[in-house]
Amino acid sequence: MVKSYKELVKTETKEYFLPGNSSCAGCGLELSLRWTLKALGQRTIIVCPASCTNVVVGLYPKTAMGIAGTNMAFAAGCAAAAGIRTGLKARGIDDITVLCWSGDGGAYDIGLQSASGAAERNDDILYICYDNEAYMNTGTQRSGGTPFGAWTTTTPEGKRQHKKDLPGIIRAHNVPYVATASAGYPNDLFEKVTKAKNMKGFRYIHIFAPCPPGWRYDTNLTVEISKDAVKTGMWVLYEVENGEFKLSKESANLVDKSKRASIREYLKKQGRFKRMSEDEIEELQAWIDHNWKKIEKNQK
Ligand SMILES: Cc1ncc(C[n+]2csc(CCOP(=O)(O)OP(=O)(O)O)c2C)c(N)n1
Ligand code: SF4
Ligand SMILES: [Mg+2]
Repeated sequence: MVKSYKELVKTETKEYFLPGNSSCAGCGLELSLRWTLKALGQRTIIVCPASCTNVVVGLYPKTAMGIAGTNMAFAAGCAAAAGIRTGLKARGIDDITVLCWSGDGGAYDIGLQSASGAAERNDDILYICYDNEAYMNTGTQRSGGTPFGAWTTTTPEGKRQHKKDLPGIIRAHNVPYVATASAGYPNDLFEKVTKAKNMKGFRYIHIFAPCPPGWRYDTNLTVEISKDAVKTGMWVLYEVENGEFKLSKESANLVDKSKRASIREYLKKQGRFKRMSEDEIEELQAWIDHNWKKIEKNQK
């Protein structure tokens, strides 16, 4: 039974991603990392490929990271995490979660080969991609996770390609656990991270994590936009546990297209979609509907 957000706030009072970090107001990465670490607890080692995370946690001795960890070169994230796990094992230590925490640029693009290697070997690590749909730390360049039609500095007229199905790619490695989550549903995220913590082998969680400056929206809208993405069916919450696919509560009733909210509501709140034409909006809608057809088949 997933606890409500109100219940969790009362019980999970310990902070591991500390206040005073330098993330922007309304940062989805900040919210996601905070709840992830609450679920994982102190006995966690975090490996962070180059991203906003390296910057917002700050430098020792003033770091906002309340657990042990290291920054890492983009391409080596999962390889480094797997190496740390092997070192711990050699010393007989088995009660520490090794977490590789990557942005979408790191996960979709530059770190994909080391993630694929670790997944194929079923290395005993937790891999999380927080997806703000562009390379934000360097000023919003497009990544494989940027959606069709979105403005970035390298797609000034809107991206021409659709978002890559990264959770699907990781799933194809037949790993024990793949899940999607969202900064807008911290209780669902907390539950999934807790479940992954208690499993062995390669576990993957993909978190939808909005970014106000990069997506061009007001900082108070992060949770609303996260929820809109789920309600429109643009972002689907699900788990694949030992090969078994299951839609999560918030997405479970959206297989019927008439239950999904209009994509226009989601798009119009964000400046990055301002340039989209009617034809482009329809193309994006068709892509969403096509994804849901695949989900319907998955469930059968
Ligand atoms: C090989 C390499 N290329 C480029 C950079 C510069 N760089 C540092 S962080 C970053 C953006 C990372 O994007 P993402 O993984 O999506 O994380 P975000 O910044 O969005 O949190 C880039 C391009 C780098 N550190 N190493
Ligand atoms: S640029 Fe975006 S992801 Fe980076 S700290 Fe600011 S809000 Fe967070
Ligand atoms: Mg990013």
